[in-house]
Amino acid sequence: MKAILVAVTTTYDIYDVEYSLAELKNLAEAIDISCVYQISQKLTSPNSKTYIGKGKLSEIIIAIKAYDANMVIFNDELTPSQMRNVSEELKVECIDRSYLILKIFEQRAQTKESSLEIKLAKNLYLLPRVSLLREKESRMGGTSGSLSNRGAGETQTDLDKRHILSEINHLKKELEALRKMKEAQVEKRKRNEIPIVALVGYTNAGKSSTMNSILEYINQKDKQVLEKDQLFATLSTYNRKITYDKKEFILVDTIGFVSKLPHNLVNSFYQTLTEVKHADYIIHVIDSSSPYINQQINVVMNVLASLEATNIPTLFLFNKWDATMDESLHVLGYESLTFSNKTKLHIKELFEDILSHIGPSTIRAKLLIPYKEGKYSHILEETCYIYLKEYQTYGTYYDVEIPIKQYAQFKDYDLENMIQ
Ligand SMILES: Nc1nc2c(ncn2[C@@H]2O[C@H](COP(=O)(O)OP(=O)(O)OP(=O)(O)O)[C@@H](O)[C@H]2O)c(=O)[nH]1
Ligand SMILES: [Mg+2]
Repeated sequence: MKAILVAVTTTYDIYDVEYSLAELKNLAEAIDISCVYQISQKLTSPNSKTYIGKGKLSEIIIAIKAYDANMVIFNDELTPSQMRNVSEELKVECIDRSYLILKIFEQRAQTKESSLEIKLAKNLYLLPRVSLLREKESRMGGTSGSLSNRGAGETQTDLDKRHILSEINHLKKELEALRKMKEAQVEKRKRNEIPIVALVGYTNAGKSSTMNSILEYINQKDKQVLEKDQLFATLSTYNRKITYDKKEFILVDTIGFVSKLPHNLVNSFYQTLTEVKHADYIIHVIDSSSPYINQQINVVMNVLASLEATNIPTLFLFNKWDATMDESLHVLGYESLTFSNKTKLHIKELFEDILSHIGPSTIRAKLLIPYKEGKYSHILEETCYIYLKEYQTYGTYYDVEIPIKQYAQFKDYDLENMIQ
């Protein structure tokens, strides 16, 4: 596929057009579409009928011929009628940014949750565009499947809509059930007070690689996740429980962010970011070698703001430092660290920084367990580190290190509480 990229910029755009088009090009290349030319136009708002101005449409037609292109990709989500109009004028396949991102996600989805989410987002995108697809098919001489149970007076489009709506309802129910389960798991972890550390960042910044470097550092390579030089390699959240030096925490690898995500996808993907909302510490992984570093940091900050996660302590991790070394970069006034997965620069510092930001997961206590409560002595001896054990008149005395999540059941035997 050879595509021409088309963008309209308005004064309300937060990202500049050069950046936005570079990102669109990357997205297209992610599914093997090569971009041969790009056209942009500054308008107060996109044209309501054709997105881009009339004059520019003729320019696109000329470019299609000149570059032998067979596709046009628009940098925003087009309304169904804009899409109909431009398709008729340009006479090549026209898609918009939302559709492109949906396509990429569709190809990458691996877990049940992510494929349900993509199906849902795609159906929501398609619903108002059903008639458009029908027109396209009939123009291309195709038939439209075997939807034979058409009711009296019902058109093919009505039937398709009904089909999509029932699919949407079905997917929503399935996802709801999955999410309830996940919320319950996160809640349980919260109750157990296992701290959550979330890796977030722009897509391809190196989040999964950072997770893997940490796992390697503590000799748990068997738990590693997929890292790959492609946009959206990770489409679900992956949790790994890390236990180290009497501390434990859950390390979470998340889906990468990108600007202007289709709103249907945003809705569903923000739901998968439950762990980020509940995180005790966030590591914002930054690709220091990107020429668009500032824009990418902004994209991530905007997503964190919409997740209401900006007041969670955050470390700015300037990753891929091996490929940049631009000393001016990390002077942001935030807590930051230069880092490299390639050379493992500052891996020790990163790990120690994480440990210092999560609360202790054990506490030391002095307990007196009555002899008749033998089961408690048994639990202590099975699961805790014991500094001292003594048989005394009223029971067994323990000086122990107890995981916080277990402490509640021993509270009544804590000598400090008894004295009070
Ligand atoms: N030079 C260099 N490359 C790195 C570094 N860290 C990661 N990479 C490369 O960057 C690419 C993306 O890495 P990932 O860890 O998959 O990135 P991600 O943020 O998880 O990406 P998504 O899951 O797609 O959002 C891979 O090709 C990595 O090898 C680094 O410190 N230096
Ligand atoms: Mg990843």
